[in-house]
Amino acid sequence: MKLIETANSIKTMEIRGAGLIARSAADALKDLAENYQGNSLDEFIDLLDQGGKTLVASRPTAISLWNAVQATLKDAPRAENVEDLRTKIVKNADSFILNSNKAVEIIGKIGANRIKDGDTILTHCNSKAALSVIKTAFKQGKDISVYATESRPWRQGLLTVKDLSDAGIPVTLIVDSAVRWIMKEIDLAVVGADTVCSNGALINKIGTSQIALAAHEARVPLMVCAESYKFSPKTIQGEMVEIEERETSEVATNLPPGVKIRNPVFDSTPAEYIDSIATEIGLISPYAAYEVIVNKLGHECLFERESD
Ligand code: RI2
Repeated sequence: MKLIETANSIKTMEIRGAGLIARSAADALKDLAENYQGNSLDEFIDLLDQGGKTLVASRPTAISLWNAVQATLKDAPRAENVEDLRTKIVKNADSFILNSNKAVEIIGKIGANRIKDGDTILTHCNSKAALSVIKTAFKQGKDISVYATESRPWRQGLLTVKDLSDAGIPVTLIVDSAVRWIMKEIDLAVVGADTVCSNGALINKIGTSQIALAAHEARVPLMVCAESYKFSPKTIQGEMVEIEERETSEVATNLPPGVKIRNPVFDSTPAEYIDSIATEIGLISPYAAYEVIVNKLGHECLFERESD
């Protein structure tokens, strides 16, 4: 079943990146809807609901996944029959995927306006939204170069340097602990987002908050690139974001007996360290996160959660 395969691939990180896991979840629900053979609306809704829960459970931190499921299933309570709901799910999934891809492109254009000719940029992990900004600035003819962190333990930085070098952009790989040392050469730090909270805090790949601290101390602006569905309606209700801790074997194996390992894969950067957030609805202050959640994601999703 495609939905189970997708959930497993998200869990094992074969499918990764907050935007891509969201689009894959919408696509998996679409597939589930297209292949439902029964004719009971209640059963169909139940199946979709369970499917949504399975997808959301596959990775706990990125709100993009939850928002994608909500956006795809939002019409379930108003559906008149199985065919009506099937049509609605397919339409919602297609529109979520289309808008998500468009958002990455728009963020690229908006964020690129903050990059000047001659800038040296620091990026972390592998964010399609952040890379869209960097690649758009380069396409505009700006003479830029990039430092990319390795991003242990998964080393997503290797994907980033491949992508940038394929695009012809001068790029240098550094280990995560070299960030403070290299900061004196950096004009702008550009990172992605897994979740943006209602108080403007950013949850992103582990190490982002250290980059933010070093950038802040060196007066280097930090720009976050986040589609609006990476903003979290749950945080408006006071919920804390769960920080995923993954298998310790991702960090090291064969250590002396008794040595413990922890592998938290995201951290939180407070709004005061963030210069701006490039979204598809404009470049905003992190302190505008509440408005994005209420105006763009709507009040509806705040109340739909009661059945969670
Ligand atoms: P895009 C990634 O998480 C990184 O934390 C990255 O900054 C974020 O998702 C956003 O990526 P992981 O899946 O949606 O590598 O911008 O743990 O591609």
